[in-house]
Amino acid sequence: MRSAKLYRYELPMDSGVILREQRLKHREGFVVELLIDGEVGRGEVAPLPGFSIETMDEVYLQLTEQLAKWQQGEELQFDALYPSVAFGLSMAQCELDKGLPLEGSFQAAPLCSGDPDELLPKLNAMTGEKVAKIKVGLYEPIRDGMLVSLFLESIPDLTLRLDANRAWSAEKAQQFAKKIPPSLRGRIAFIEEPCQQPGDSFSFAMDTGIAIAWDETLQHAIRKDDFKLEDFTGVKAIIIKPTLIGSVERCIELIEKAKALGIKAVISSSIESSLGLTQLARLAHWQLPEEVPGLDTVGLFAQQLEVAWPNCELPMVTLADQALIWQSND
Ligand code: OSB
Ligand code: MG
Repeated sequence: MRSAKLYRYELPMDSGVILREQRLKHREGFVVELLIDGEVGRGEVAPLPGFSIETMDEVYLQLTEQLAKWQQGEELQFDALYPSVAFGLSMAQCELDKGLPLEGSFQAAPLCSGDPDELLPKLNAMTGEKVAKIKVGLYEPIRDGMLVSLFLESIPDLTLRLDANRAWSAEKAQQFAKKIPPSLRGRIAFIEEPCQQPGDSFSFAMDTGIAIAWDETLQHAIRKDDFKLEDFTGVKAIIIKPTLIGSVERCIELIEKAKALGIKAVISSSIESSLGLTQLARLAHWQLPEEVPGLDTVGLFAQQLEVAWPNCELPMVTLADQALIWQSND
């Protein structure tokens, strides 16, 4: 006997979270529950404002339609659904089928977007590979370059991932690179999307020897029917944000393809609640056990939802505290 539930959550964020130049005060999204004979599978569907194309209203309509069909006995088909819906529903299905192992990669690359002094204690606490992520492009490129060099010089076993979110012109990217001595450039694992134009990012990598990764470029490309990862080679890594990409199956296909092409794949967050983020950590450990995922975003929230992120001290709210907005009538 199948039944389904749909919750809508709203969680307060930490006060300083800025997304595409807008303060994000609350994060909202849906959690689906698929139930069969006492077994439950959950998934989070949380389109990210400014990044996802689909709205909460559109998601609601598609989700309730899919859940009703599933409850009637139809199997879910993810390909034609919005990426966030495909991701959440497929995750719920995967959990229900016991397809998602429990073990997770919870050691995320600590994220530093402002004050470098905050990063040092986190790095000192890390065991194993020391890798951190710094957002660049928010200040002057010369200042960013000096900061990155300072980190690499003062912590000899540190590897950095950088993310410029397409902030720079080709010239500004060049100013940044000039401040990084060539001997340190190899310890920049990659910089995500240095330039406004993907072509300029590509030239930047060739000219400077600093590896790049596609994030936004992948998100845009994957919306096209004729998308082939083969057309996006020449980068060190691709950033896979499942909420913006699609179903678990689609993400796994992409990971396999990346492996075959010699491109690193990094599972990364679209600021899901601790419920969705924990599932992403499990997906990352299952599919990419050697790779540190980009999941250090639970701290952007002021609360966790239902499932605890390991060692996170934020207060917890439960799904039962959220609005149950739809359920199948059986
Ligand atoms: O800038 O890559 C981004 C999260 C949501 C939207 C955009 C971004 C992010 C992250 C996630 O940076 C964390 C990570 O990739 O390490
Ligand atoms: Mg990015």
